[in-house]
Amino acid sequence: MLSKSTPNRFSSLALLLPLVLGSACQSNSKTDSAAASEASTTAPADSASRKYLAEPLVKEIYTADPSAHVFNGRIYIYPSHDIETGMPENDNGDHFAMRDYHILSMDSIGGKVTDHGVALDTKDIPWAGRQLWAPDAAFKNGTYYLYFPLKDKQDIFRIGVATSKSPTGPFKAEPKPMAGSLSIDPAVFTDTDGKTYMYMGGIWGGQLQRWRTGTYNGSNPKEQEPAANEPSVGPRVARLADDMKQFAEPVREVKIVDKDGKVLLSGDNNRRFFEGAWMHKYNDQYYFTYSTGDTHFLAYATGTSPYGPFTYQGTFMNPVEGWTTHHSIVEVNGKWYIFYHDTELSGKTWLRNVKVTELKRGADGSIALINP
Ligand code: FUB
Repeated sequence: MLSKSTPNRFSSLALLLPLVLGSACQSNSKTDSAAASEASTTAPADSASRKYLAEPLVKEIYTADPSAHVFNGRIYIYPSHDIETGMPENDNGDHFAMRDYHILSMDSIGGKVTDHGVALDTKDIPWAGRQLWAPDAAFKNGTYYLYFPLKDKQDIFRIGVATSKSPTGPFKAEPKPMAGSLSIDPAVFTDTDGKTYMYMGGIWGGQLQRWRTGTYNGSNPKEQEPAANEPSVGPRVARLADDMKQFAEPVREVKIVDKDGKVLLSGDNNRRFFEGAWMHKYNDQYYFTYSTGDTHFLAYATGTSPYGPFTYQGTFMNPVEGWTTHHSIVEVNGKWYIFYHDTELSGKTWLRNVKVTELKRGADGSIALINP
């Protein structure tokens, strides 16, 4: 992740974007912008005056990176908890200096949102260095698992796991990070056969490019990034063991390919993986969704195995206000929703607020473009 003065360079476009869900899935920013302006001419009149697609779910604290799940019929959101620390913005993302998690819940989309208070604090994580970034959660056999990225005492991002008997915590962290884990943004997906996988990774400040040789190497934000004409750095995936606290197999790289089966290039900034992976399954297809980072899109790629390869299909969300874009997709009572964030409350990239809106699809399974 990068810092940039806020709002981002797309924000003026975002101000003009209407409250519509487009139907096309575009492959680059030029076509996305074209679709957006076409959509704006067909938007309902009252939407022209609305700057944002949805309301912040909570306003008392800043929240970001929402990973949403339905557990026992209730919706739980596992977000980052953004705070103001005065850290300067830089390419390492030092200004995202979060220290704890608050879990949110609601009984329905549009229902009252409850903030359940501190669920896990850095001071209670034995291996903690700094920066609690985007978490995710899972449930198995009566236990809830909270997965979180955190820099260790050597300033290397690892993934930790903490457990609780309640979906809202408090969670107790394991004494060490998960062996073999790396980088940021864990996303945990349980397949219809009961097997659970973790996707992870993010380039630049998320450090994924520093693992290209298999071991951690480098210290500057973009050091070790492939040249523009080389294959991009792929996110990672591994199946979780039955105890949900370790990987059952070596972590492997996920390939995101174009229609010809070629891995997207590192210089293909409008399409290549940057951070914020998510996985969901729809009509027996695996949908791998992610942020393109410095071009600020949410993109999707599909495949027939949880390991990929995933074929790039298009953008499904145009840039939000703020530099980062991060999401989750969840089915609630037969409808699909995207949880996401922007910076409506603060106007500052590092103080974000989570939101939710409906996700729509074409008959062919394509995801409709959302203009936030
Ligand atoms: O919240 C910190 C980082 O910002 C996340 O890990 C990234 O996905 C981006 O949203």
